[in-house]
Amino acid sequence: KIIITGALGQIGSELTAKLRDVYGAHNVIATDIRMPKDHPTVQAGPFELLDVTDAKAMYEIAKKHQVDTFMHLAALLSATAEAKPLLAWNLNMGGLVNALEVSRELGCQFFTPSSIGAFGPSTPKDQTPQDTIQRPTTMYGVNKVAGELLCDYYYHKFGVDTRGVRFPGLISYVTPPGGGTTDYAVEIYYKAILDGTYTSYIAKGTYMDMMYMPDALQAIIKLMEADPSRLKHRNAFNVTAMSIEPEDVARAIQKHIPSFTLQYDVDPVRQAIAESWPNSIDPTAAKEEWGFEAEYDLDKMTADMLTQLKGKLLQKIS
Ligand code: VAH
Repeated sequence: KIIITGALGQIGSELTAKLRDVYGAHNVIATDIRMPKDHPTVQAGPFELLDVTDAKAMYEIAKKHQVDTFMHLAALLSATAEAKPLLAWNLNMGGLVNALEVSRELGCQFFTPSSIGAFGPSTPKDQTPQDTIQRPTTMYGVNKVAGELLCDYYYHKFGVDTRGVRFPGLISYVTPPGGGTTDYAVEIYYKAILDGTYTSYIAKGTYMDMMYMPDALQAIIKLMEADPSRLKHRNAFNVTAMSIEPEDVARAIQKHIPSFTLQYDVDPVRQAIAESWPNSIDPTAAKEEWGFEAEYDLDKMTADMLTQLKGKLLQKIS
């Protein structure tokens, strides 16, 4: 039995659907801080209201459903965290320690994602190594580094089987992300279909790692099912599919929508966050220790995003 927090979020909503496909809907308990009756995640299987800062409620729900796997996705992303740093600390770290404590008490295998946001300006920016300096300058990055160390601690101190990856920016068409820095690379596809043009808040030439959501979900399952004896690292594997800048996405879109145009209105806050992160990270450890591989490159992702979004968005308009 698997419990997922943040099950209505960008990763959580698709991870819930995928795990219900793979392991059976009744084996996947979705939780989030709200419970919209008409939401597919609420309708397609067990769902519980849960505020991850409420340790007692979290334990009771996990105990009631006798979960043996804990997937902790509830968190505030980088831009939101930068706007509300204390809320971010309380939710991101409070929620994580509660989830680790429940996993320790119930003997659950544990997953939570870190991020390329766990690196800072003093980290080598190109092909960032798996093990390197991590002095992030954002509250989100502080949360992610502390989270990586806390997950290591629960493994070494209490034997909790904690695992995780450092995700790059994730691109998806199911649930629009909220409050990230990499979300320009999601919005651009929506706007390409709806308006034929997009104004990016991230500057031309700003490289960041990205990955298509299907590859992210596959990576989570592959890591969780990996033979633990092969894992030299536990919970912060660098994973990525591509290192791109806004012009790269525009060119890929123009192969399908030749008239698409991209212009810029840079947001200094999110631009500063983006510039503190790597240009590209090195996923060798994930490939060697549990066979990570990405199926989607920029062109393959763009073709699928536009096809899926045309169906989703133009249906609404028509
Ligand atoms: C964010 N999408 O932008 C998240 C992610 C690497 C980026 O952590 O905050």
